[in-house]
Amino acid sequence: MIISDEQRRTFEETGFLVIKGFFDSDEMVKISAFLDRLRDTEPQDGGEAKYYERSPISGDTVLVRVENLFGGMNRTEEALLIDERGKAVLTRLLGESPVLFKEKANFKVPGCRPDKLHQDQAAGWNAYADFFITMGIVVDRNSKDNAAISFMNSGNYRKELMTPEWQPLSHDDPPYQPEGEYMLLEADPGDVVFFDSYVPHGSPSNTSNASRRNIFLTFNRASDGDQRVRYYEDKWKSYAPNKVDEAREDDSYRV
Ligand SMILES: O=C(O)CCC(=O)C(=O)O
Ligand SMILES: [Fe+2]
Repeated sequence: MIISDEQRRTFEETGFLVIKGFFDSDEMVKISAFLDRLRDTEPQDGGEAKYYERSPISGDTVLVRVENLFGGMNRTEEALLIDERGKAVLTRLLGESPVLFKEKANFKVPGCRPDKLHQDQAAGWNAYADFFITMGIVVDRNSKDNAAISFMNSGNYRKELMTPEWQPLSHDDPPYQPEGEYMLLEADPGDVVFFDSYVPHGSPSNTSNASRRNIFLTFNRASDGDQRVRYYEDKWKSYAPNKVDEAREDDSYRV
């Protein structure tokens, strides 16, 4: 799939580009089943990295995120999610070949805390490269009720960190201010949003009864090298996965 000049301009101007129906319903059945399997299987050392938190709403321990999905594991799903279409779009937007940096599924189950307004680059990514594009794949319908993500759509941000690392841009929940500069991205399973690592975005807590699962695949330019293994090694030193009994309770910024 090659995107049009207009789509590319939209990405350049706003920092993101939504493509409806990128994956068809047969593909989404497989992708949804993949996330169910990730949820239900015991993590192995060096395998998928599961993160749990204590819900600020119910007090229950909930699975919020699974990372390190690929890199030798889940090859069928990797090939399904990262195919020639996706690579062609990423190549066009990055200006060169994409290399996978990190990959995760956010479960955002009922009761999940807010993801405060932020730039992804602020999550310590400067140590690896200064520009990334994430392919966000909508697995469950994202709507206002189940904490759909708001994106700045005015282009009124800088392609550099606007806060110190790990600091959110705001502690408020949506609608973010100024209201006219943000859009709520309500989307259907199979829709994809490509967004750069500086565009401000965030979501409130999920106060509905419906999970809102999305997959986020983040890529850097090939000229910035293959940073993926180092990223996960570094991360697990400071933030070990698979600790059901040590579910985080604070809402500090970790992604
Ligand atoms: O799932 C969400 O609501 C936002 C997640 C996000 O922006 C992130 O993990 O960086
Ligand atoms: Fe983010």
